[in-house]
Amino acid sequence: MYKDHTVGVVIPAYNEEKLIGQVIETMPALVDRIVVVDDAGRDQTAETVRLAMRRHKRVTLIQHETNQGVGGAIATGYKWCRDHQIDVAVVMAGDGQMDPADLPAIVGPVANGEADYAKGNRLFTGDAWRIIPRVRYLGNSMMSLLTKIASGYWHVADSQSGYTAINLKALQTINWDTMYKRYGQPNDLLVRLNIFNFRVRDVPVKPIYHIGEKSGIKPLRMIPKLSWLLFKLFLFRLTQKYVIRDFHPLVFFYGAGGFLFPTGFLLGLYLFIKRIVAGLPIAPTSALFAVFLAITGLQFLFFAMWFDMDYNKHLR
Ligand SMILES: Nc1nc2c(ncn2[C@@H]2O[C@H](COP(=O)(O)OP(=O)(O)O)[C@@H](O)[C@H]2O)c(=O)[nH]1
Ligand SMILES: [Mg+2]
Repeated sequence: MYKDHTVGVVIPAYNEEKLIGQVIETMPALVDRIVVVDDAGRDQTAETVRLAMRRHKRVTLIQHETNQGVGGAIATGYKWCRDHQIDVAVVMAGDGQMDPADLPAIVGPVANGEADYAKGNRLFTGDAWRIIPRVRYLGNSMMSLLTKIASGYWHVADSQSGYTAINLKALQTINWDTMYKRYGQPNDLLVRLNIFNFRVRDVPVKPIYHIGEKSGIKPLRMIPKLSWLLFKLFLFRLTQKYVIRDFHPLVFFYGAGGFLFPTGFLLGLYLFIKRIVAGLPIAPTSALFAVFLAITGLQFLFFAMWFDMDYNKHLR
């Protein structure tokens, strides 16, 4: 219990026999229920959890028959919490990368009614650059920027953080069956939360690495996949939010900018190559036209972002 609110922790676990026991043992006392979702792994994760269940009454184990991915496991855990009327549902990884000491800080804003969803942000601490492996840090920064554009939560960073808390109202609103099933789940969820105007808050947490965890993420393969997902989510959100549920001319700004800027840029590039590389003459009016398209397009894009930011600024 956290100030009269029940707290459930969902733990997606895939081949985590080595670290899952430690995650359960170190779970703070304020947690009422621990739901481990074993995603059809090949090791002793489920057995380890069953062993822990003998000593800890608050632990529940759900086993998927086939592997669904981390997002699929989180959806299963969320549905369990929703059906058991848990006030605040937290997600923690099964590999011990989340500091249990940070739990009250994440639960707090949600339980107190200040936010509908709170998520850990590992980048606030000055040490982040030193602790987080470089490729991950840079990949994360890129994904965070794209997630700001896609989700409309411009104040949220470290979008890939899986340490989160959500309230019952949001648990009941979101359709968990259609949520993205793999590592893009946190990004997908942010976009969905924004469509329903839920308030999201970032909470500083401590990044933990090198404790024997083995990540399933290959950053270089993830980035193109996730960028494409974010692009689709962005279009989905604009349609849902600014065309169907409400209306805002920023969709025209995004549309015009999305067309004019790349057109001007490509035309400019073509003329540049023709003039500089091939050494052929080009008409000054053509060059001006390309610059005109690019600048106009860029302004449309920036204004669209500004409108979006303004529309969402109270959701924090
Ligand atoms: N249920 C389930 N959990 C997964 C799957 N892949 C990863 N996880 C869990 O998701 C959490 C984070 O995964 P990890 O690979 O460590 O990602 P990283 O820490 O962000 O690099 C861990 O608790 C994993 O056990 C999966 O396919 N199914
Ligand atoms: Mg991990």
